[in-house]
Amino acid sequence: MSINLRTVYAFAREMYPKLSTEYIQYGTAGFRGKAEFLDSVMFRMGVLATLRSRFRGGAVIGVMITASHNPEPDNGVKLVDPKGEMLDASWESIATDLVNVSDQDLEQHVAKIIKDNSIDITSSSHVFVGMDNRYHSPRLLKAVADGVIALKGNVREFGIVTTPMLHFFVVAANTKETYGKPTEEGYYEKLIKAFELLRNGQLENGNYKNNVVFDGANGVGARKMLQFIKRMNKSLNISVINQGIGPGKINDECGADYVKVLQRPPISMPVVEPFTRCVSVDGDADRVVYFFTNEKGEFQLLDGDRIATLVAGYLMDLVTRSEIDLRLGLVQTAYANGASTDYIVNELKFPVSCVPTGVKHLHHKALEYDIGVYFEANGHGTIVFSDHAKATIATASETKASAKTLLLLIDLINETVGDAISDMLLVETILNHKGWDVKDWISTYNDLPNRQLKIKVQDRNVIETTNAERVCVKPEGLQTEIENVVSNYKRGRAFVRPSGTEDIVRVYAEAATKEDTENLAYEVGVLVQRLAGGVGPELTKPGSAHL
Ligand code: G16
Repeated sequence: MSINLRTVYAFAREMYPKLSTEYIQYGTAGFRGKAEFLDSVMFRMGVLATLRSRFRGGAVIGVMITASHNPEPDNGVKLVDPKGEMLDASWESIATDLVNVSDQDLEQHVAKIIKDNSIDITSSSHVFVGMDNRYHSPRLLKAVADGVIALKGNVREFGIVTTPMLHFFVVAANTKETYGKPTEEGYYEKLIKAFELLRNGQLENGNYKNNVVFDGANGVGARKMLQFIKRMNKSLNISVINQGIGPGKINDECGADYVKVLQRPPISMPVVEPFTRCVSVDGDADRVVYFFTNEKGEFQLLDGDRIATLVAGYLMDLVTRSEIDLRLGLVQTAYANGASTDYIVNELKFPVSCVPTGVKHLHHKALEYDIGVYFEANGHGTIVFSDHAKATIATASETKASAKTLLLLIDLINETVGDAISDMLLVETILNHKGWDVKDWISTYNDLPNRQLKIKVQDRNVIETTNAERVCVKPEGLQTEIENVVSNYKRGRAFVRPSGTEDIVRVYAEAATKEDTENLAYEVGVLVQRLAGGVGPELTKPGSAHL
């Protein structure tokens, strides 16, 4: 096969010219921004995925077009490596350089990547592409496909799928289908089969009732959940809201990010009985949180930390009962509620590590354990099992019922990345087995009140952090001021970091009371505005008249 790199330049010049000179950086989960500026980025990511596939000996690489939890005008791209992980960190800078180079320098730059990485440009390459249901996604998908075609790679388009489905297809293809069939049906089939075997005909148990309300965030998750329902044998009664038909926009006043950050139900929430289990996923269905309202109508959140503790406790119990010796561990980020970490360490006696935000960091850390549970507080997470763990569990399952359950759980869990639907089915399984309702679940520990703020600054990169983002090293003096403020609050904790998916700085605060938490978040927010070049309107003081 002969490849002329001139074609890459020709495509770029004729169809995907670089419209903006603004520097774009590979963020927490790939590139993200306003959709109208992303055509050239997508074309170049098609090129990059093809090079990466050749670099990895022809293994399938995934490209997912989505801006996940961001608002509808945004779009973005996530790259999936052969084992289902996010693109290897060593290639993030290659990706950043590639999207920022001018059209004129593109041909030469691609030649340099090929040379620097000793890529055999004539070898075969395979790229899988999927997209969310934003109206600009099909146009951007075509740009990715053209990037692959420009280098004579093989591209397979999956149309509208969730991000975790695309990860699943990549791994299924690269493992010669031992992980599952790399098709939509193969995905449904694997998860539903495991879920229904785990239910074993027992639909209700103790306090557990077989109904759930599912907020699909007007995104892909809603569509795919409707497909699940069609194929499930009435093993769970799911009513889907925010289905993405009608005027509702993706993630707009609904979905996991809205529910978690604002700590309230989606705006379109129908009236349901108190204590009804409700689930919210984000636009590309890789995050999930639960919530309910109590008898007083108060909103209660069961976020990623709650899911992590539920899953970790349950797995620990099964491993103990199976009498097998496996190293279990849990991975969190700085956003984890202090009360959840205390509970895991003191009650569950589970080793915990803290890493920077981004599933790419959590996933890698979790791989260090035989069974690694990782969840971000925002509901993004999964469980990974080492080959040793899988073999040990399989042997034990010949004699122990608890190990048989573990074996089925491995099939229910999409190990490749956080998967909102798989995670939800896992939570439903555990609650069903325990005979728990949301009251039982939430009573395991008391969350510390917490608050997140988004602060607009001139350049979010003036903020630099260390120690898993818990300490701010730049701008100078900000950390000392944060610590001074925090020391005035009982059980106070706060940190700031630049978002890697939105053009904002995030502030996190927690403290012993709700009032203290609001005040702490406000005070830290004001510090960020003052010392990091705030550009937004002044923050409103908690409890002030115009609140
Ligand atoms: C992505 C990442 C998550 C991260 C989130 C927010 O989620 O995959 O790991 O927690 O962004 O990141 P940041 O605080 O840097 O904006 P998603 O669901 O948007 O793809």
